[in-house]
Amino acid sequence: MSRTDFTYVESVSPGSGRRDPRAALASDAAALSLDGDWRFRLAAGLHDTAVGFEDPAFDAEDWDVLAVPSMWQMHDLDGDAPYGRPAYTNVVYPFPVDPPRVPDANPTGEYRRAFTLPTDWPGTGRTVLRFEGVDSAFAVWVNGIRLGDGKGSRLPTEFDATDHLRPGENTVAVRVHQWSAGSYLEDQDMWWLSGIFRPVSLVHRPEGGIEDVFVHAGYDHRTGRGDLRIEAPEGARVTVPELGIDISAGETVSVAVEPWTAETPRLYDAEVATATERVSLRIGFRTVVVEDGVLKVNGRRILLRGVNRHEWDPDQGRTLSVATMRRDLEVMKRHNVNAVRTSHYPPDRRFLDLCDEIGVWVIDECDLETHGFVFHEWRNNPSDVPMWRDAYLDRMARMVERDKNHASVIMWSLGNESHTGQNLAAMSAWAKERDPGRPIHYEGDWDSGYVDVYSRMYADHAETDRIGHQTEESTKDPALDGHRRNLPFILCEYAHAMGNGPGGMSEYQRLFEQHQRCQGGFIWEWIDHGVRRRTDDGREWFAYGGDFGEPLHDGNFVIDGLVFPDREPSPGLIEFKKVVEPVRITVDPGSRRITVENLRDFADTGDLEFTWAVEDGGDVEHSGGLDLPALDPGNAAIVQFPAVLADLGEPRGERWLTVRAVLAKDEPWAEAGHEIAWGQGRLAAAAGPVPAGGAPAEAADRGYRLGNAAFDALGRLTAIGGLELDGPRLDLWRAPTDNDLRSWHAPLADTWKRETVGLHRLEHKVLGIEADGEGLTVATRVAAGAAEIGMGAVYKWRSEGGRLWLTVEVEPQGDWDFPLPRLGVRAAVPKELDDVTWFGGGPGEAYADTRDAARVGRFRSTVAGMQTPYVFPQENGSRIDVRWASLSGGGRTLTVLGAPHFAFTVRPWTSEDLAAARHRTDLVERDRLYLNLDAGLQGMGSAACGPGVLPEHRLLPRAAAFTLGFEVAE
Ligand code: IPT
Repeated sequence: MSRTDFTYVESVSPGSGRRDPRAALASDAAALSLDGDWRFRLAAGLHDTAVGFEDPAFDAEDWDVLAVPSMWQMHDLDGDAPYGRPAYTNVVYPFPVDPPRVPDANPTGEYRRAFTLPTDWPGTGRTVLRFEGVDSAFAVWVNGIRLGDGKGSRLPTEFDATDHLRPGENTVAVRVHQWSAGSYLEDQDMWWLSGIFRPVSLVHRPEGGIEDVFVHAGYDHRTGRGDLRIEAPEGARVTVPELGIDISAGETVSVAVEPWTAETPRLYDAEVATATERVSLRIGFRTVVVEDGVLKVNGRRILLRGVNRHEWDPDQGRTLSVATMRRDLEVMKRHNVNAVRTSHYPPDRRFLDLCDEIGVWVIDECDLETHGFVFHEWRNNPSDVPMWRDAYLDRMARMVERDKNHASVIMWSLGNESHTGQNLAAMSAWAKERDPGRPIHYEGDWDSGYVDVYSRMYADHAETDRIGHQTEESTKDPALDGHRRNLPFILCEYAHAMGNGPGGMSEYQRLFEQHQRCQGGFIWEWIDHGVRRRTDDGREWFAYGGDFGEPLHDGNFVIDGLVFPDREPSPGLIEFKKVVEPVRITVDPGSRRITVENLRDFADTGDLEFTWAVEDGGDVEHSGGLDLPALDPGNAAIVQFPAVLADLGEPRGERWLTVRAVLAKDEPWAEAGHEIAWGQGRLAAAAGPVPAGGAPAEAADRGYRLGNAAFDALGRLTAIGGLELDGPRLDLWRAPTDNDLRSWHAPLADTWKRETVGLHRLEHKVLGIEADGEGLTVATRVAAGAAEIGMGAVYKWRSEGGRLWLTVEVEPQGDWDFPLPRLGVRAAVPKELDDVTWFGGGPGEAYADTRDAARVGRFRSTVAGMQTPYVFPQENGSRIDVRWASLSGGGRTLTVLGAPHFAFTVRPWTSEDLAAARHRTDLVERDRLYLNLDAGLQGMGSAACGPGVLPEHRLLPRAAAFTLGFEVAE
């Protein structure tokens, strides 16, 4: 047997022997799925491959069996990981940067399977072997004959197998290389994973069939008519029964239609047919233009409430089931997401079918990123090196051709983070020529010479505002300035959802609503790419960079989604849902009016039902429906409070009116009753508890007594009403969040942990204790070893009946020139107080700049239920604006009262435990609960990648006092 020719692996050529790219079509032509079990062997490199493995006679009986589609590194990771392990890098290439060469250590999967051509497989026409996605380069044989090779991991490749197939049994063999020249173009921020990871099939191409179809279905908003023209082989008939359309391919027809939008995803079933093939299409009529500096669909400005979506499954990697794709879209729609950027490669084609059907705007992004060249001043960056031009154009063509018939796809994106260059310009020029119906997006060229929208990532609020005013900095090329300044603007990435946060989303949303030009953006990113693992004793955890022993990795930077790896919404998604709600409800107790604004771009509010409820102290006292006419997009209605609210009598607690907009009927993505938006107004305040004193404090054995409370010799509360505790002490520390730990400037956590600051190792020094007729006063100074700065903290204890009051007065001493993580007290309380009820903000966690989704009410949870399971443990779970909170268990209840409000967390571990943990499973419950009662917390911001906390949400040290009450009931 001859030596195999491996030159294609390091060739910049996109492939050989491939068929021309064409649309993904649902055809009635014969097809045979080749998914399932394949024989598989993993070679260490090209030198180690099985010579002659493609020969039908080759004996692979002792090879392993591997599922296609799958990614070979995702197998048996809790066992012996037979095919290597995932590796994560964000920007750096994990191999020497020496394009187009790749390492000798090049894991190479050899796949083989036999299949039987069905007896009724047509004897005429062509038969094509179709790969939907193979990472990263591969060569293909049928019955020992080489068909060709390909690259472009997340793009389809077809080979003509006709001449080499025979009736009965056939053998297909595929050799897949982890590294190839193509890897230089695939440096996306994600796990490096390999294999035949999307479906494989054999498809028949009948003679006189429909090779390709290009649907042009525009909508004229002035006339309400749709224009339909379908490019298809000559002689093909196009029918759209619902519209009475029966035309020839190439012919244009104009009919009255309902347009497609993300809000009203109206599709029409159509068919293109020749004598030998029928193709089914789902057509959406819509027109996308950039006009007067605004991106418009069907004549209207749209606002993108988007997310960046990587394909991720915690068990399968980038192999996704249709159910998982649908789940993504359902969860998105339930949380008011209306747009997806397919960062940073075209998704499984079935995902786009679902986008058309369920309704989201899509920026379809090409499989291209060369980010690692940034570390080498972009020298040799393929984007500007002529030899890579074919590879770039090939990738663009394969995306555009495959996806061109999707109504949901409103823009083509050239790729991500590939700097600038002639090859990008060529991609853009080609796509504009091929498909004038879609604007071009690319973020990496701020001069914006070859794009139709100005796109940026992580621009802060101030810059976004300048861009909105068209007063942004000039382009590098002055000639392009006028062009760019008149483009619509989007943030293709903003609000980095890593860990707790992102903060500051509502401030962005205001800018998007204020400036015509700012048309929204896409949160980075949709999902945490955690790899599901189990401990030996069966507890689930999620792995991130470094957990597989990679020598080069970017840690948990891959854990930055709005949903956890198991697709459960994180608080960030709940907050986003509120921030971008498409209907804004304002309840104004002053004028006794409710304002409802329809912030949608196309749909009226006819699909919604409005309800109201009045709660007294958290109990629903009255409720009803609100009669509203269906509001057109952009319109508002103002209605008076329901008449029954005129006289509600004396409130029994704080009284709130909540108005909700819910789905009136089932939608494909949520059931009737699903909440879309809400608004609240306070109708009556409650007379809050008034801190008071009475009982005198007195010395008791080795300590002090005050009412029903006992204190130790250092003035620390040790018991109240017989409930033992480790009394509240000043706490300024929190387990740093990802946004505290990282920054493009100086991470806050570095400052907090600086040798001469040391907020994580504070010591408490008692300066004096006074027990007198008023109560107990304990003066302290709180500071860390090596620190000169300190915080004066005076605890004033007062007792009134069974109620103990604490006022803490703090006074920064020295030069505190940074915001504090938190300002409050921490106590340890008995473990059995596990049942938590509070009145205040809820139900979820909320911080200064992530608090829109917190509504006021009475909520109940457990200690376990109050922990947010961030994959990388950090500060979490704080409830905001709390009036009172009770912890109950073992027949006792400890109640904390605010005067007026506080924030609280309760955990079975300490902040120090949280900060030390690398994964959730590192957290071990202690024998007590740790209760933080805070006057304030620093906001979250988005500094892990982007702007930090806005000034108004920073917790700057200053003299302050706060008061809390404590009560114990049996
Ligand atoms: C930006 C990337 O486009 C995205 O893929 C992801 O890595 C994100 O950052 C961070 O999670 S690039 C960055 C230099 C702004």
